Amino acid sequence: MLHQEMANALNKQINREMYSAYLYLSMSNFSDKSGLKGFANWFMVQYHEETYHAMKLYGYVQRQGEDVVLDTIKAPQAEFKSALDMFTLTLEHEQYITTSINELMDLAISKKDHATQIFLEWYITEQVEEEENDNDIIAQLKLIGDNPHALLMLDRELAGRSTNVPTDFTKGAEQEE
Ligand code: OFO
Repeated sequence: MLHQEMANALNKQINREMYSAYLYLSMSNFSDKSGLKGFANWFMVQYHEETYHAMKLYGYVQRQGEDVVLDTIKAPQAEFKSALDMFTLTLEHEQYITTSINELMDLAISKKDHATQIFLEWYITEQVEEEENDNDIIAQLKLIGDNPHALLMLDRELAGRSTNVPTDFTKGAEQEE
């Protein structure tokens, strides 16, 4: 059982995570058409991770016997100035998500909702990792500057990113990685 305010806030977070997925899918598409296939892979992996974040919330709201409410997903930006521009926007977006997860935790604490506090701990840890990944790539892109050879070397490295998050939710939305 969830407090209605908590259920509403978790439903809003489902939408934010789906928007995150949509934003990174857009960045993957832009990278692909810019000839940066490794960056396209990195953002496609991120798309899957964000879909999983949304589906974990979806499963949790359902298991708590509350209604999942799916809202309109806003269209993401389609054009970007550079790889550094994409990762700068990614970091800014992740900082916004971190704030929203912290607000969900504050609400769960104020409602004495212990189950939701435990559930949200996974997201709090995940956000530290996400911001760290973005900061690392931004630092590399700043070193690369206008050097296309170095950019292609990073592109090759990002081509190796993979994920083990579930992409098949037929056995339930809240599976473990
Ligand atoms: Fe990128 O962590 Fe979810 O949104």
